[in-house]
Amino acid sequence: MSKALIDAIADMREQDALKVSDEMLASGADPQAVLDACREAMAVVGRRYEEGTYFLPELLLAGEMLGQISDKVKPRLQAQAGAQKKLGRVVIGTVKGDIHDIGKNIVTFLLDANGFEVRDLGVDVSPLKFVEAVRDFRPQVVGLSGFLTLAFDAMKETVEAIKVAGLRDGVKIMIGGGQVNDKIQEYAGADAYGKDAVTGVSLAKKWVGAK
Ligand code: B12
Repeated sequence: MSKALIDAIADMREQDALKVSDEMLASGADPQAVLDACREAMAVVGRRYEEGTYFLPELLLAGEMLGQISDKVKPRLQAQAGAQKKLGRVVIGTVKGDIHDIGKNIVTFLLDANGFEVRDLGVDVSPLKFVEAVRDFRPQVVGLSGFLTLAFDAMKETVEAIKVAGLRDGVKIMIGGGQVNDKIQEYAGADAYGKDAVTGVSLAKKWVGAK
């Protein structure tokens, strides 16, 4: 059924995509498999955009479909994780100049589902806003998301602002998003990069000393 979901999203068949994701969840499919299919579909959409067969409206519709499917998957993931005591606090946001939030939202709800208290600052978040949130919420982990090339500088500025505020030693910083890799992590001065939400959760767990 994953293939049917990938095709429905990639071909912009919104009703089919919602129906197939409902069917997958109803038949007991792993909610993570639904998310994986969404990610594969978004890669296809991205390729079609690059090739010039899709334009902004398709990107928007794809984003909307993924948002709706995420809303269905979230309660399942939470139910799977069960009630548990909070492992730690995470501040997360999409950095200044960037409004892509689908990937960040997946990371946020997986962290949440795995027992973290998460403060999501939203999109286009300035370094100052991150600094204020770190001061106020006292997270052990900060997550910076970005999908545009210009996000790399914003990530670097954010890490620097946290450092200048004297808060860098108290937090671990992870970055992630479409084009982010270990080179960007080094450039930005972050502690790690996560290629996907599952890696983000593993990093956060490692840093708070949880298994
Ligand atoms: C959907 C989309 C949009 C939607 C966003 C909707 C939304 N609410 O997010 C809309 C239409 C708004 C949009 C706008 C634009 N977009 Co756009 N968009 C995409 C698209 C197709 C998919 C991105 C996505 O959401 N993927 C789905 C997620 C789930 O993918 P994922 O990477 O696997 O996510 C995982 C990891 O990234 C990781 N992760 C993410 N964040 C974090 C954070 C941490 C801490 C960790 C650990 C992990 C982590 O975990 C996620 C879950 O497992 C990509 C193409 C692509 N293939 O990526 C282009 C793309 C990112 N967009 C692009 C562009 C150019 C734009 C625009 C500038 C277009 C324009 N001309 O206006 C604007 C930018 C506006 C702005 N200021 O940000 C380019 C960027 C090119 C570049 N090098 O900068 C891309 C690559 C398309 C392309 N090939 O040209 N876009």
